[in-house]
Amino acid sequence: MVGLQGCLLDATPDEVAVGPVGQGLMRRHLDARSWVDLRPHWVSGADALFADLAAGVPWRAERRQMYDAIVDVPRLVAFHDGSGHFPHPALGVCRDLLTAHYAAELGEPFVTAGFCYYRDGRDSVAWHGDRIGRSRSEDTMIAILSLGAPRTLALRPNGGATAYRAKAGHGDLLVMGGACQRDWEHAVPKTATATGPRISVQFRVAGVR
Ligand SMILES: O=C(O)CCC(=O)C(=O)O
Repeated sequence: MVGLQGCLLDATPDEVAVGPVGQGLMRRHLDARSWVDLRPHWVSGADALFADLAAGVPWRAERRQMYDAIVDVPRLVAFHDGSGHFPHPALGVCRDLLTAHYAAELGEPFVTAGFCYYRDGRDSVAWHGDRIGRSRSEDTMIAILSLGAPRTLALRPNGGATAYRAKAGHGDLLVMGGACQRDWEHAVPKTATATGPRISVQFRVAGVR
């Protein structure tokens, strides 16, 4: 079952319910142009959503060139262009609530969903900004729903030292906004600490990756 705020009090652990974006939302300004919003406990029934996405998303392993070798990308990924149904109806609710909440600041709807599956602490993503499309030259937002084991999302000014570490937990929402994709880089570092799997769902506007 998927619901909005009204279902939160009644939801059983296997019912997925999405709360209002603005409730408990905290903004951290990284500098004058860039910020991160964190909204703890945005989605309840996150165990059920995690299980459905783990089983239902068409995960694929990627390989990429690194110097003169082809290496495995250390996580599984998938992408949904936003047409038709997402792999779980709760994600459509998430996208619509994000679009409504950020309409004035963003000026366009969230459309696509990227999916990452970090199987354990050895999976990671290296420093990067999401700079494909207009995000190379214009402000945008990336809204991340985090499910499963909490992992650190580290941020640093381009090429600089880590300046902020966010830890999004099971069902939490993290949004990077302003010039964050141009002026800053983010990463999910590997960890030697025993850690379970994590799924992140990244909502983006059309044409941004
Ligand atoms: O998993 C995350 O929270 C971040 C994912 C990310 O940065 C990306 O896929 O570009």
